Amino acid sequence: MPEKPTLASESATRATHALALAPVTAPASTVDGFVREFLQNLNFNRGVALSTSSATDRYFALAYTVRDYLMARWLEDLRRQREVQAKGVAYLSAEYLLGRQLDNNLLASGLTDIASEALASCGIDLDDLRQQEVEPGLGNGGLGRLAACFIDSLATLGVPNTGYGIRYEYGIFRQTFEDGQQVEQPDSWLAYGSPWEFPHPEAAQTISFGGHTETYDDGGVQRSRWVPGWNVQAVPYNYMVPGYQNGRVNTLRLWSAKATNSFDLRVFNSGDYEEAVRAQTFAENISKVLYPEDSTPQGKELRLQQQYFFVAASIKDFLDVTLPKDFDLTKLPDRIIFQLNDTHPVIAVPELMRVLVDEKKMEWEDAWAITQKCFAYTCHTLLPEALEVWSVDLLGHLLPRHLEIIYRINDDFLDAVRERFGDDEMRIRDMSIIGEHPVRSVRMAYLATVAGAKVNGVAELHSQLLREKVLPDFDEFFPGKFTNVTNGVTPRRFVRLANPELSALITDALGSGWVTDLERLRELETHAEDPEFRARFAEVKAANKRRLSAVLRERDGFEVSDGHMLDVMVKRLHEYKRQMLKILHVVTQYESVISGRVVAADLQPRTAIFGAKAAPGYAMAKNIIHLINAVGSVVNADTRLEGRLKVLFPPNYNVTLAERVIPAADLSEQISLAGKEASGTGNMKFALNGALTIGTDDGANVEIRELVGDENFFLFGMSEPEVEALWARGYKPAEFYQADDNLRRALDLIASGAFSRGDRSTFEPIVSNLLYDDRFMVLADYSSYIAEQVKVDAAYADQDAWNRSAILNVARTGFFSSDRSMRDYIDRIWHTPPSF
Ligand code: 26W
Repeated sequence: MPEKPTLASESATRATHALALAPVTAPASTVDGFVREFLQNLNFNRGVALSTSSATDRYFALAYTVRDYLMARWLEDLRRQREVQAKGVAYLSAEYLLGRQLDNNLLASGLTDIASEALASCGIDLDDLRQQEVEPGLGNGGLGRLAACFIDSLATLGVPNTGYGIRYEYGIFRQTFEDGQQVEQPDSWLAYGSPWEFPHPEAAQTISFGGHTETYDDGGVQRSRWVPGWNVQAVPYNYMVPGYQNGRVNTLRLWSAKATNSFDLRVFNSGDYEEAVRAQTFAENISKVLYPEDSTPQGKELRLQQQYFFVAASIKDFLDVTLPKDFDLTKLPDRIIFQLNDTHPVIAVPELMRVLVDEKKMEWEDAWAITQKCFAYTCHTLLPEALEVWSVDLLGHLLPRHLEIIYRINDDFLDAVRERFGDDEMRIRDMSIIGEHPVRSVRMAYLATVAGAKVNGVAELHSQLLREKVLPDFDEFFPGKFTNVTNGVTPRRFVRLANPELSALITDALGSGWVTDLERLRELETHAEDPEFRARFAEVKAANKRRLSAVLRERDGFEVSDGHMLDVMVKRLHEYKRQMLKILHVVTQYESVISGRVVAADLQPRTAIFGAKAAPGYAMAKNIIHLINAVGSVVNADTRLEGRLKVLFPPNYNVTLAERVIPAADLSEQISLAGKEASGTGNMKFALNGALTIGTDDGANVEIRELVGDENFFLFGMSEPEVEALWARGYKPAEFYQADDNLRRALDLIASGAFSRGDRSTFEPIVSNLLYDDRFMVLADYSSYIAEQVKVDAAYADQDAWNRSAILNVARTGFFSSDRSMRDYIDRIWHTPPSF
């Protein structure tokens, strides 16, 4: 049993020294104070002198110093949370795409200028140390980044929150291109260790797997118990989550797997060295690597082990460590809400039931009543293939007691359904948590919906489609359970830090309150009418383009051409996101010039910038990446374009690159097939940084367009109902190919091998898929897209009008702050007002 911190550990009660009794205080927030702390860490923590220190030493010493300034707040916050026992949020997420920490922690502690001056006085450039930081890529894309934005906002709002997740030893793979094709490299982000984590092996939890269940007589009461087959240790690593200059620091607790008895000396001495450490490697595999899929579950047992591992450790940690010893568990819903970030942590539901019924010996009905109030579920997708299902064989093998509990939950649920709807076997079959086809499986989204107090989608349209199309029976059966909370992004990282020039312009006009009250941006509307302000805005965008150009030159040897519209599409590579539509636009423009039908000089100079990782097992996505790079190398080298059309595809798109690309963008590509993108969050980041959006009415694009105004948004393509109607009529993509000359020429050029050294087979899978399948209707939306891009070119020619529209985009998208999202979760789902 891990060491349980008491309110005042014994030693504290015996302390006499004034310092030991004094509250923890932060070092002096002065340049001298910072220099002293920095050198202290460099010399005594890193064990080097300034003169012999490496850049890594100096970076770590800086990180330790910033930590020291935040530590007092963190410890005080933990003490207050233990004292006040206010209701908090436990955010359960298999992914956190945190990005670099240094700048955010400097900003949150208000130390950026002091640190910069202090380091300069030691002959050190803060920017050099920034480059040393490896970003923790513990997520795939939208879902992981959203979790990171949310915990930032909860700390800034002063809501007690612990983020729980997995400390993957290897995060999302590093992407390189070889001959234009994606190659995955392991992400050894911990090679030098991380200065931002606090390991607590003494607080490790024992997590069990496998084995069998048995029933036994417990003083006349029949009870069940789990007899596990093997177990591992879950070691917690704590990370600070500082609020923005509000003295608050919440905790992100990521679990790392370690073998219970890491080394079997007896076996070792018998000479079987392999066997002696097998348990260790086996155990540590659990938190070894992030699964790089972001929409198609592979159903691998290790993935389920990961999910149960961090969920069980988190629930044990909260019940046995955070809660006071004698806490009355019937009051649990007044003390905590476990938010399920998609279905990945939903095994938490049967785990809490197991603990309450089997270990705390609670009556099933009482335990279920508590459990239903303690969980809420956020769904982040609309793709049926992204909804996780686990075969009962696999789940029963790994977690036999949990399967029994799920069966019981399902039986009680179906009884209630029969109660309500009578013996409608088809409905029973459709609503059962246990699906029979193709194999008997647990439908995790159904379990989450039955158990959750609330179920929400992540944008208005998404939540509507969830209720009407994905889970209609459940919406009917659980009136009031379904709600919506539109996503948001943290303005600290994605405006204040990523775009310091725009931030200065806004603060100059409005004061600095907008950083924690983003709706204040609305006051910029009047400034949009001021030509002088527009000119300064234009200078800010130009400066951000120059900065991006310097970054891409140094990072990838790319040149960003002056005077080009930067047309940016950065997100995971997935067919529903339709990077194919963007590359077809480029090919259409290219073909129009090389065929002589358009004069290059008439083209609006434009650079299409792509950023996208494909799941390693997703062949079509990897082929599309190859095509984008192939088109890019041909177009960029073709002098007939006179340099007026460029394609850049910097590899390894991640949070750090996003922070450079987004502020420099003119045009934001949000072109998914309507009804497929749950929300999108990149779309929000672009609008807040003064890019105009070309997009479909999908996900949060709808809400962006409603807020910025139709005249400040380039809408194209079918709406979701139109997509459904075309599908119902029977969609024949080849008809669109036949009917549209531009489309035919563009597809024929790709098919001809023009971008693959004459080899027609290279991209044939893409072309034939579009002509005979085209599940995401690229061909159907092509002509509308191309027509809207012509309007974009025309609009961009009037830079002053464009800048006015861009400023209005900034002014009217304050709604998309993750602070607002958190306030919505608090009002509609959590009821955890900021405390103390
Ligand atoms: C098990 C495989 C797997 C892994 C991740 C399936 C599904 C996921 C995520 C739910 C995919 C994801 O990141 N979804 C994105 O979530 C964002 C945050 O809500 C939304 O803005 C995006 O629209 C949605 O695609």
